[in-house]
Amino acid sequence: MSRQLQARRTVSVCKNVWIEFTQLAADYKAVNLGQGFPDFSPPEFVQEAFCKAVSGGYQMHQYTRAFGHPPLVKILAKFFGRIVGHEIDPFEDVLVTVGAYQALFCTFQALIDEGDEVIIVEPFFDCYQPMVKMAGGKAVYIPLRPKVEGSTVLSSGDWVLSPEELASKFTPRTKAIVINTPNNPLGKVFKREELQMIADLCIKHDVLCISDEVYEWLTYDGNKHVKIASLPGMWERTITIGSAGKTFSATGWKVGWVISSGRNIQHMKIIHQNCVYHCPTAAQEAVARGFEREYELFGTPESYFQQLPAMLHQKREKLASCLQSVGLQPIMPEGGYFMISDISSVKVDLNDQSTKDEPYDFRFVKWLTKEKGLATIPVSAFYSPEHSTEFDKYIRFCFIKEDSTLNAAVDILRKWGQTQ
Ligand code: IK2
Repeated sequence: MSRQLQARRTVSVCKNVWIEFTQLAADYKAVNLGQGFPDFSPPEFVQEAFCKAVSGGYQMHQYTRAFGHPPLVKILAKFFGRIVGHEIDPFEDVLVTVGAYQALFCTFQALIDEGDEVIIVEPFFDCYQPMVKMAGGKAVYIPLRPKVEGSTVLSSGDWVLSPEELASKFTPRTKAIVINTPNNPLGKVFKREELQMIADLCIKHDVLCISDEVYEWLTYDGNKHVKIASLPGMWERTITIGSAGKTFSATGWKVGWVISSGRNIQHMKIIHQNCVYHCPTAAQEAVARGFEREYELFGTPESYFQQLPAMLHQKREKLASCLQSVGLQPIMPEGGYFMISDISSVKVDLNDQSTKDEPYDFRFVKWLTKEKGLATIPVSAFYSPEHSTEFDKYIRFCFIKEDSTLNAAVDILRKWGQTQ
């Protein structure tokens, strides 16, 4: 074929950190604290619900409603309506998607036009940038920064937005701002006042807020997840994104959702019906049963939304104390299941010629995987090119892993620490 094969929208969005580093971890059979998925099974009640679904007759193996299996949209509306404090119409205000990924894709494709600006808070889940670009929009970045430059900052809560800098990013072309709380990779849980500051700017400039809340149940040390959609004046302009993969520790099921005013959702439905049309029925049925159970148990010790963060809290402590002991200063996450750590004080020889043009953290992660057998993720992958060099001294560890996996990682780090 002699004509130009590649569509322009694919140019400059071809690199993907998950593809590259997941393969590297597999190639070196490394202990994997890289990609964010549990290496243990989802809770029994959702596994049983899935098994029951697949043996429950032909309907579970056929198409269901395109915009979401009715039992699932009904319970999502009921569950989140109670939390947001706003009545949610299951058929107008909810769209079920193939994971949060497709929820994000539908959102950007449906709402962002050529030339629209989208403010993205850094660090950000890496797909926001290519998705904005593929929709024809322009990403405008604002980093969370440690409160006091140069001082030792120990908690993700100490990373903040500058109110003046944030206000300066809004222009007449701004269509939306994207936030992620609890944040991947930092673990920051945005406080009500911080969300209020963002909400005030959205209202002032008539801007949408795309709020990625896939880790909403995972908070520690009394930090509370607040939905920006619940703040006054924000329901109509907030697009809230969730993931059953993160909620029920079943990332392979790829069930996600968007909740917003039907005024916004109607446009996302158009993208959805013209790309995947429909999500797997049995997985949606199982997620519906999971939420029905959680609705009844909400706030009780039997709730998985209480049990999972309690279990992860212990894993967080184990990893943090190990990182600290080997001089990889961790930033304690207030939420989510990742921890970033500062690698600037450890000295290693990274003179591998094949990686010498890459950011420092990319080279460090490759070295750690290949030489020590421990896979992690470089944090500059969660930044724009304009800010990535400021943040290439951090790497990310995932701690939603079996204790045996975490112990293997601890062993590697301790042995390495002794040789330094
Ligand atoms: N939004 C955020 C913030 C996510 O972290 C993810 C999944 N991330 O997992 C990869 C990793 O960081 O190691 C998504 C959206 C996508 O969620 P889903 O799996 O439901 O599509």
